Amino acid sequence: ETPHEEASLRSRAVAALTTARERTALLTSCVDDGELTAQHSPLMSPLVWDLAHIGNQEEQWLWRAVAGREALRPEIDPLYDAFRHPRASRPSLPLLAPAEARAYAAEVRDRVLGVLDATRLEADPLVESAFAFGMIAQHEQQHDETMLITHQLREGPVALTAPPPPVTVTDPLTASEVLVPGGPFTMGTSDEPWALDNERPAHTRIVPAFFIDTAPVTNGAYLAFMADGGYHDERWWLPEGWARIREHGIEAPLFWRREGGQWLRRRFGVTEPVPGNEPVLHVSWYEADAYARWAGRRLPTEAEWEKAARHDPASGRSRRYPWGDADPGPVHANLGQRHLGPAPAGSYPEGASPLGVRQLIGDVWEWTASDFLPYPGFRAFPYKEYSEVFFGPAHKVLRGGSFAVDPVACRGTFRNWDLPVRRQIFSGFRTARNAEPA
Ligand code: AVJ
Ligand code: FE
Repeated sequence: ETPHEEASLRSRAVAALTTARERTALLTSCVDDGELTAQHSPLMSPLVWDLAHIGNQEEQWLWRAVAGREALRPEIDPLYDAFRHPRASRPSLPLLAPAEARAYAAEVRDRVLGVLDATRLEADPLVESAFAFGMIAQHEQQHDETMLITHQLREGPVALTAPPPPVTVTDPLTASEVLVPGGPFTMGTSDEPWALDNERPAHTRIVPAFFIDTAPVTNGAYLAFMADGGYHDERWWLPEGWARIREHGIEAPLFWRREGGQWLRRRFGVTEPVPGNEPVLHVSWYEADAYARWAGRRLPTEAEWEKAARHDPASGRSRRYPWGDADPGPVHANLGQRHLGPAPAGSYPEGASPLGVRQLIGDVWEWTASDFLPYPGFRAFPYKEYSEVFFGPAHKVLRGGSFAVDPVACRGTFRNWDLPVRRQIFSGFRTARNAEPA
């Protein structure tokens, strides 16, 4: 890199790390110490675990691996190793107390900013284009989303507030679905500097023509499935999904309850009637799959989702985002926890794809039909435990990011994954169908 390019990479890295830390600070200062160390759900870590884990990953990758320096707190590594202790067991570990965890993360950050200044950002793939710094900013933002999920599961007085998404549906949808023509497109990336290992490499996929929903499935549409007895009709469900909803008595998305003939939902401590025009949120892959079958449709495959989001039929090339190559701005998508929920379906016309598909980025993570698998030519980098150990049929891919994801951790190529039973995550979906061969 030229000195000028290096300087701009450094300032991008500082900005991404700083934005992440501001969000972490907010999520861990709006409740008291008792709430930071408490377990709000066996599905989640105590917030104070995420805080010190963020610092510990940063120490391991930027202080130790990049700078080659001696470990600051080697004795705490095992406590913050996600593979060693399941989330439910973390509250009983001898974790750093909130003040210690905060001081530790701050100390690591202080040293890391010095490392960034002193490191030539080339020659080694770990630091080329400031990759490791971008990776750690994304890691912290991923935990900021995880902590927001913990906040949503928490009971008690309201701790977080944000303005509702602006009204952007100035240009109403003219069609409920869009035809994506068949043929090849480029999936994944080899040149997005901070793309993670599972997004690589770029490769050609042939995707037959299909129709995809212009917007995510709404609460109103999902309520029609419920009213039609969807949760009590085995025809719509895969056997494991059917067993799961029967065993747990599931009859609605998570955080919904029925009162006096109407459905209410609780979000960040506030209970209100379910708004019909918002994308449905907090559904499992099994629920999304059952809804799609009831509607006579199916979930899009991961390749279909990415083609709808990135393929520009005019040029034949794949864009970074549906709207083009520009980084996400507030007119494009609901990202970054600016708002604490999704915008109405059909919002963000300026974020639409060339074919007019909206809200692919932001608002709700979208379940796809696909298992989480490596692309041809995948190489684990820089560690197998980020993606490789999760490849296989147990995890389904989610795409597009939610309102809770920062732009640094959201791209047209970004891949998320989870177990098909999960619903505490900010998950929704859209549906697709095959196009008749011409
Ligand atoms: C990519 C969101 C599935 O939270 O388990 C955080 C991200 N990996 N620390 C997760 C991650 C290691 C990961 N997901
Ligand atoms: Fe982590």
